[in-house]
Amino acid sequence: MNLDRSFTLRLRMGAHDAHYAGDLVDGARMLALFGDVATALLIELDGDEGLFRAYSSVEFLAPVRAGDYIEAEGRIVRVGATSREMVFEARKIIGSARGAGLAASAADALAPSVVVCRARGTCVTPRAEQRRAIAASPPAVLTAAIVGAEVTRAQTPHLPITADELAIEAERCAAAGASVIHLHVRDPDGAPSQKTELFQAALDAIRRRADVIVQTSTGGAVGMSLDERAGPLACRPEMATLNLGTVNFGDEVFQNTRPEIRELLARIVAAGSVPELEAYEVGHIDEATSLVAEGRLSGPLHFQFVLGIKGAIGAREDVVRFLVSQLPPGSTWGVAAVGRHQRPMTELALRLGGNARVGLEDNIFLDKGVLAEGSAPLVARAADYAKSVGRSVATTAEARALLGIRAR
Ligand code: KMH
Ligand code: ZN
Repeated sequence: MNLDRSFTLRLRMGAHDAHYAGDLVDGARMLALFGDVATALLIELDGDEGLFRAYSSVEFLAPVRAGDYIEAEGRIVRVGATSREMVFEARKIIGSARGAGLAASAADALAPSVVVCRARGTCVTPRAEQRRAIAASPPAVLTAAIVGAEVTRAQTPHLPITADELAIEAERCAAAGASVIHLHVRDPDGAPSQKTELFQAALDAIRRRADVIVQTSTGGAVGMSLDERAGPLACRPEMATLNLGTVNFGDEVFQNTRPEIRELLARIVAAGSVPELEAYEVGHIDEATSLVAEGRLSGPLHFQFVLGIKGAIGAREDVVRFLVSQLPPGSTWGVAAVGRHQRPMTELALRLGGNARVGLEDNIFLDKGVLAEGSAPLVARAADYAKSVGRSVATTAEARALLGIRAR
């Protein structure tokens, strides 16, 4: 279920709403509107009107008068077993105009609107009254991209490099809620590599420590040949990435020509691996559809939207919503957003019913200026957020089922 819902009421404050001198409407009237908004949200979520328990904050920011039109909007931000936390905003969209020489009927359509009240509060729907299962949302599959090809030890000392370091990090991430490890490997000197032996060593070390789906990269690093990039497929990983098109990648070009995509896909299929489709642009979804039409790929498809790479599509809410709207039916999707976009895009994806990838490959910071001590704290935060909006976090077995990965 998509928890990212809002509900908006629009209505006119009449003379009967004016309570104080100067036709002023009392603040409690805004709270009454928020109560109705909250009730609508609870009905949509639970099939029950629920109850308002408490406001944790209320701010009155501008006067409301008879004749004003108010738009009151609310959104659910956190879902517990019975509690539903919401934020509210009331805006004046039309205001009666007062002043010397103006008719009593003078009014203005306000653009931009004026925020008159903001609030945050918690409602409760007792379990027995919850008629809809919020659990209809699939468990959230969290992927940890623990190393990547670009980040260096000079940028963060927390980057795992050796097979043992990768395995320890994978184990920490699994304990924090990751069911998929997106894996690159490095030479002992830290340079990115796609060598089969290095991947095999990392896979073996990870398997000894954790039951996770290992998704090996076939993207490697910019400039690698196709044969080089295909190196990890000799390990027959459960999953492997398939990059769906050529993009600018910062100041470089990440080349994925159409013949290369088809060749890599054929090798992924031959390895018995499930492809994760990396989309850096809208047209990459169309390319996946072409691969299905050509009989090279069969559904359900698993997309990862890689957002915020300089030179490719931006990490914005409207982008995510549009990409999701373009997916073939039955597809699963996740968001991997880089840098400071990782947290907000992860949270958006989890609210919208999607999956998320976090980790040092895409973002080395936990907060502004604070390095993440590995990828596990980023996974833990995503898992906490998923639960806060009523999603469970997929176990590895659940993730295998959701992604169509057969036990080996
Ligand atoms: N390192 C990037 C150039 C993938 O893993 O499939 C490509 C990448 C994508 O990381
Ligand atoms: Zn990667």
